Amino acid sequence: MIEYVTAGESHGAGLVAIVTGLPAGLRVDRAFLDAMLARRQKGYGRSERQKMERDRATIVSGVRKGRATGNPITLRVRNRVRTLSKLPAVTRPRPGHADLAGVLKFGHGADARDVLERSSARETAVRTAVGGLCALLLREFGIVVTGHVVRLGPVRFSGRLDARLRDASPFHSCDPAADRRARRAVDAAARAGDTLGGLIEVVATGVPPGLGSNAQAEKRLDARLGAAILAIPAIKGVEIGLGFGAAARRGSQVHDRIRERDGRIVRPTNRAGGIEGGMSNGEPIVVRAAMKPLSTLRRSLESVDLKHGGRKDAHFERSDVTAVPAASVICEASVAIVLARALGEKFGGDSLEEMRRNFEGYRAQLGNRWRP
Ligand code: EPS
Repeated sequence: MIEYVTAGESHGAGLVAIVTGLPAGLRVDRAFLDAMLARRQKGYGRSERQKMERDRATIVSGVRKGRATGNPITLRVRNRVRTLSKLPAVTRPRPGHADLAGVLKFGHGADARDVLERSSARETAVRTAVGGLCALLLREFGIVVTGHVVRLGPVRFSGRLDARLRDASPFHSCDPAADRRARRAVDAAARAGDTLGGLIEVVATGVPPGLGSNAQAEKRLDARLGAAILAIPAIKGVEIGLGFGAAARRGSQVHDRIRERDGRIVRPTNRAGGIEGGMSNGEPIVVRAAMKPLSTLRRSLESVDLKHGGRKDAHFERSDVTAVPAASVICEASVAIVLARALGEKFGGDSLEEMRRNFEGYRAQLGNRWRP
């Protein structure tokens, strides 16, 4: 079972993750992890912090000569900004952030510093590296997970998913014409001291049918993807396939017909987003996430002073105008983690070779019915 835990503060020494359950023999390509981390740092509308950091995944344990050993893998991402011991108390909680609820929960009195240091999306740097490891495992089985931005504030991106276009876009979108409009929207929000949210889509191709399970609530693949996506800071909504769009349609306009062609099962549409009954059905998995505008605003919102009492504007140090492009990489990483875990459950093995044998046995069982 692939599991991980992370630790670290936004302005402390750095972030670490311990990952267990990845099979021995998996090739760990550090350049692949670093490329994902670099992609997470990019995006028009991010704050000065990303210019100060140069995120790299250092492997502390569990990999030898480029291959996973089967031992727990420890990843570390260093912070260049390590000002934690000198940073002031945060006494004016930011509406929408963890500050207020965290102070109340942990008994921090009038200082939200310890809360925000952990709830900051900085933590997602190392989570993305974990997703990179999982994506490497998935690639061994022909599964590719790709995230892109489909909306930023008022601007929709309508291009077809194309990883090369996306990588050239300052918004991780596949619609260069709309990028210009998005730039204007970000500049306008920045001038107003405000922030912007958006929509992200993640597509996973090559996923065999039968990952996840209908048999238990917590095994359902859609539930697990939903939980992982909602565990990303600022993500407020998630849908699979048609998602919320299915509510207003008739059943005949929602469910994907099942056809057979030369012994192969084909689906003329994929409105289910690749999941039926809590299991992958062999079609591409399509997940969408809605991100709220970030809650640290230069134009501070009304709050209170926890130390002296009374109305005060919320705390502000620095903020991104938008982090939707970054969040698309984190969504991609999170989907990779869920799919890798589900793959490990179905084809479980302590080594990559053992997993491969199990996978090939299943391919033989499916015969002609499923081909990626
Ligand atoms: C982030 C680093 C942070 C924020 C952002 C994510 O840097 P700092 O707080 O030093 O400016 O830019 O955090 C948030 C969006 C948030 O709400 O906490 C990063 O590396 O992703």
